[in-house]
Amino acid sequence: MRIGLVGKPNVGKSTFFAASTLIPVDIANYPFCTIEPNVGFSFIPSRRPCPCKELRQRLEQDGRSKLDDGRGGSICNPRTGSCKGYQRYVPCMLVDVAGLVPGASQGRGRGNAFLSDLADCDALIHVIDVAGTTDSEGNPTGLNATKEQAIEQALSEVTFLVDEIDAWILGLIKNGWSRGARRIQAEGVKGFTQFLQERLSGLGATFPLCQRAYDAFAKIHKDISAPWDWTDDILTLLASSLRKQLFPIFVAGNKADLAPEGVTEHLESLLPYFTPCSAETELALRQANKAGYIHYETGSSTFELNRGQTVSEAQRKGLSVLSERVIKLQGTGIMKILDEVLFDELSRIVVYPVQDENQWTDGDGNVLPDAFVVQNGMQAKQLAYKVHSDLGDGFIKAVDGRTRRTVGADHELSEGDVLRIHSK
Ligand SMILES: Nc1nc2c(ncn2[C@@H]2O[C@H](COP(=O)(O)OP(=O)(O)OP(=O)(O)O)[C@@H](O)[C@H]2O)c(=O)[nH]1
Ligand SMILES: [Mg+2]
Repeated sequence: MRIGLVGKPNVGKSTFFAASTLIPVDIANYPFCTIEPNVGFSFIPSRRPCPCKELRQRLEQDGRSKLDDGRGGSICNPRTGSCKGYQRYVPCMLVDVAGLVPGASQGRGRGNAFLSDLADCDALIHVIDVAGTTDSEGNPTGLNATKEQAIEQALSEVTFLVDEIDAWILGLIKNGWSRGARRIQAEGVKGFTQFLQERLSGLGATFPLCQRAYDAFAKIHKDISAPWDWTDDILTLLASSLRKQLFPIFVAGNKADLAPEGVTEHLESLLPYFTPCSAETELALRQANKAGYIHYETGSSTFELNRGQTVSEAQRKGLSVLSERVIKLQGTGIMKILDEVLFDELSRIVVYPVQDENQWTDGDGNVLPDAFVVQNGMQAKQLAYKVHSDLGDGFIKAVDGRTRRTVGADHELSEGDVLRIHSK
């Protein structure tokens, strides 16, 4: 699972990245602070309790009580992420890329390297500035934007990004277009879909993905008799259909803490996938939590001061500003958007492959070491391939860790499944 953070320069992409991964990266109030992409994992709370809760209950019923090692009862040993009070945190890879400026598809800014930075992203979070603090190139405006100005600018950022990515994809498919058009004539839609996949394979496009994009395009543009006559407008429709399949885009309305009254509510009513955010607030809270000054659960709209920690007057003031902000915004929005993108929009589920279906352990006795974030409806054999290609190649059967029932290669997985895979 990989999500790209995109947008014009200086909107807070790196701040969003740092707040969600706690990886220190360069953040600054000027454009193009980031050039080379930052890549790292964010750990997102799974929606269901970790299966180690059931395991503990089962062990206790059998009279084998487990000690609490200070993790609120959790008894699993996550290889990545963590688990406390049966709240499992699952990995999601984030990529924070350079800012995108108008004309980028013609080589401005980071140019073509930008698209390859996004290759293999399952979705994009488009970080926009809802406070109107920056111009279209990301330069600080120093203006106190009005509500209307901030809304207008935010909406233009949204259209700019999709237009720019569409222009990019258009450029890729126009390169060799006459060959593509001939393939429609010679091999029909299948040959053409193959052409699209070849052109976009660098972005992680698969044949079924291109097929879905083509089908959606063919619904709008019904006449495919003479593709060599297609104008740029028609090709842009195709590019845009490919973009929707390649990169579903969700908007993070960042700097919500500075936005004029009513801006985020208005944008929420206009844009289908919009979440107000304050990456800066999330970063400050996560850092204060890490330093032990406060207790803050990411995603929450409050935090508590840790008693026994002495704070300076300046720190006390800072924390009180953060407290007001997080209450007013009802949370920083960072975990909210990641959770919604992952579990609602992209329909991902969390499953737990193990090597022992009774103890729910791997070969070394680690309890529920892996939590995989996979597509809802993924089949047992596909999961085997995710774990290791050898496991997929030699797949024999799988065993459901709860029911102990044997299931076949095409068994569809559900949220929270614990699965043992048998392989040659
Ligand atoms: N008020 C406020 N400021 C923010 C927020 N998020 C980021 N900033 C500030 O915005 C400026 C730009 O942040 P970056 O994270 O470097 O922005 P970027 O989008 O990565 O910028 P480039 O790498 O140049 O494209 C910094 O001064 C941040 O402190 C926020 O939620 N609220
Ligand atoms: Mg940056």
